[in-house]
Amino acid sequence: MKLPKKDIFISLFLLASSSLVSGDDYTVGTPKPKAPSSPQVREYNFDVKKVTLAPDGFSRRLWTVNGQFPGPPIVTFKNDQVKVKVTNNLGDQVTSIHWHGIRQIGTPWYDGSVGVTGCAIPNGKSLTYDFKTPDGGTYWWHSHHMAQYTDGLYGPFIVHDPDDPYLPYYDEEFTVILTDYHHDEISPNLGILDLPLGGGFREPSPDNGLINGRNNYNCTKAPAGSKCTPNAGYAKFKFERGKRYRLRLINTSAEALIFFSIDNHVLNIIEADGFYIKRQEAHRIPIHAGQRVSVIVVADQVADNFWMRGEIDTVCYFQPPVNLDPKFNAIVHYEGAKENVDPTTKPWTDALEDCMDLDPNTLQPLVLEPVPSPVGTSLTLFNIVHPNEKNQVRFYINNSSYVPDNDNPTINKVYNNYNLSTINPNQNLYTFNKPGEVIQILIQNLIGGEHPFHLHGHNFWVLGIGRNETYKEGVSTLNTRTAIKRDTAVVPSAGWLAIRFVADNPGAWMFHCHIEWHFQVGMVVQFLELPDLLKKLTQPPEARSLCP
Ligand SMILES: *[C@@H]1O[C@H](CO)[C@@H](O)[C@H](O)[C@H]1NC(C)=O
Ligand SMILES: *[C@@H]1O[C@H](CO)[C@@H](O)[C@H](O)[C@H]1NC(C)=O
Ligand SMILES: *[C@@H]1O[C@H](CO)[C@@H](O)[C@H](O)[C@H]1NC(C)=O
Ligand SMILES: *[C@@H]1O[C@H](CO)[C@@H](O)[C@H](O)[C@H]1NC(C)=O
Ligand SMILES: *[C@@H]1O[C@H](CO)[C@@H](O)[C@H](O)[C@H]1NC(C)=O
Ligand SMILES: *[C@@H]1O[C@H](CO)[C@@H](O)[C@H](O)[C@H]1NC(C)=O
Ligand SMILES: [Cu+2]
Repeated sequence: MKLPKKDIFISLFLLASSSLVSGDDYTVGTPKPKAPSSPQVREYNFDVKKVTLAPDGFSRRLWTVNGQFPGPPIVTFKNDQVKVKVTNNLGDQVTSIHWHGIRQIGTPWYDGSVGVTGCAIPNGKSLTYDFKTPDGGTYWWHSHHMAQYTDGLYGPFIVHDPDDPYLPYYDEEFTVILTDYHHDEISPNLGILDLPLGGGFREPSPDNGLINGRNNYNCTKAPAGSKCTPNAGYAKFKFERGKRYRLRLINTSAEALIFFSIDNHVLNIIEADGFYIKRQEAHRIPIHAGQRVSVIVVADQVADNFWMRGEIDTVCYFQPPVNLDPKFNAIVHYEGAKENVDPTTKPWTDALEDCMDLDPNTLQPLVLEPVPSPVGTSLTLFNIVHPNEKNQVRFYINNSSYVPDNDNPTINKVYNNYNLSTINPNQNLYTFNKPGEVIQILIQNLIGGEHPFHLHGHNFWVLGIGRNETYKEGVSTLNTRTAIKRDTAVVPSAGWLAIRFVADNPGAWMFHCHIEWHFQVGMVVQFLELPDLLKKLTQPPEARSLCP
């Protein structure tokens, strides 16, 4: 198949998608779009509704935007404005969309974190999220209510950067969404997390892994009475020999750490969560829930079919998933290679450390940004899990398990002059009052298991991690010279993670584990940043009126 003419392609691309499925079921690369001469307003309509689909052959109800799974991409340029009218047609649940990695400078109420920056959208109601995209990079959007994103409510969010230093080094790009996938509807059944202990923490167990919403499933494993068609098919990426492709990898998992690779091809890592890093080669890379990584792949092989592989690292689960084939695939098909045959290529065998993301100590920033100092406020947060008085498993940060106050979000409390010193301790609220102050956060994990922590409203310098050790002031080393920035970073098992950011974005920002089940049972704190400046911003009535 020949690529359509470039100019047609670009306009299609801006309207629709960042990876297009061509008529013969291949996804072809998207050329680099031309930057507009001035910032644009990009408008989208998101109709949130349930539809029955069978992405891997197993038929289930998915929670979608506009009936699509994965959801439609949002594509903008740096400094554009985005207006997304989200209408809730779920029928039986409220909803809210979070724009993961978008800092929401001056628009904290559009962050979508229910109970912190606003209330959820009731059934039949709409909210138009209206915000700017000042940072280039690879992001995603997802529901931030209940576990709705594990039922399908997510999609890519690409912010093109005309100043991207890597632009000369690739020709076209693909978005590659990697995820664990469940056959049961999770959102209506979250009660399992509240069952009294006995047999451990009941994390929903995934049934499959998907690449761009596709993979095969062995239907003999499907429960009796379900509708399942075998050989649903793989996502297929069409490569042209000699071209250089940027793959924007997005991990939308509920829980799984995924290892990613393409047989016979080298991955050149260039971006982590919107931050440019010095090109680093790898064969297999780990990506944790919520994280994004861009790699450049050169189509330097002879025309053939190659496996693109995702693998769920099952070691990382509290309870290893039952019945899961952790390996899932897509196909890289070179133009001119045999059609409709499965590749016979062999996987890379490089060993990777279980359950950890890309090592922040080996990634280097492309452009050194001085890590701010001196530290004004330093918080140490201890992370632990134990049963509560009802014998339900809960995660605690400094002995307090977060419970959302959905109908009276923190931002509204600020606008209503609520006396914050009387706030319920279960809000896990920490306040930063000084504009420009450098904040350092140390999370000490007192338990086994890794946790990918995501901060809203910021990206942060990753100063270091310690595996299976207690942080010791003056002994443990922090990288305050060449630290990279991300918005999601992993706290190692029984170890620590240290990060830094500047209090410069008035709002209330969640800082939480992105493993959905841990989030649901309390592994969340919130940072109230510069409340005096927040009060000077005008909360739009439309956002405010969603609250009862
Ligand atoms: C499908 O699963 C069944 C039952 O677990 C197994 O016997 C069979 O070999 C599997 N088929 C394939 C193609 O993997
Ligand atoms: C995605 O994140 C999950 C949870 O952190 C992880 O288990 C999985 O391996 C990640 N996927 C990739 C491709 O790294
Ligand atoms: C959390 O608890 C630890 C241990 O008691 C304490 O050192 C630390 O200051 C607490 N953190 C905060 C933010 O209160
Ligand atoms: C949490 O509470 C327990 C029991 O009250 C206490 O022993 C422990 O030191 C506390 N931990 C932190 C981090 O505050
Ligand atoms: C806020 O609550 C604290 C603790 O109850 C109290 O000491 C303080 O006077 C209250 N502040 C205001 C402005 O009411
Ligand atoms: C952590 O360290 C302890 C003692 O230093 C050791 O017994 C344990 O095996 C280590 N765990 C891991 C996962 O490395
Ligand atoms: Cu966690």
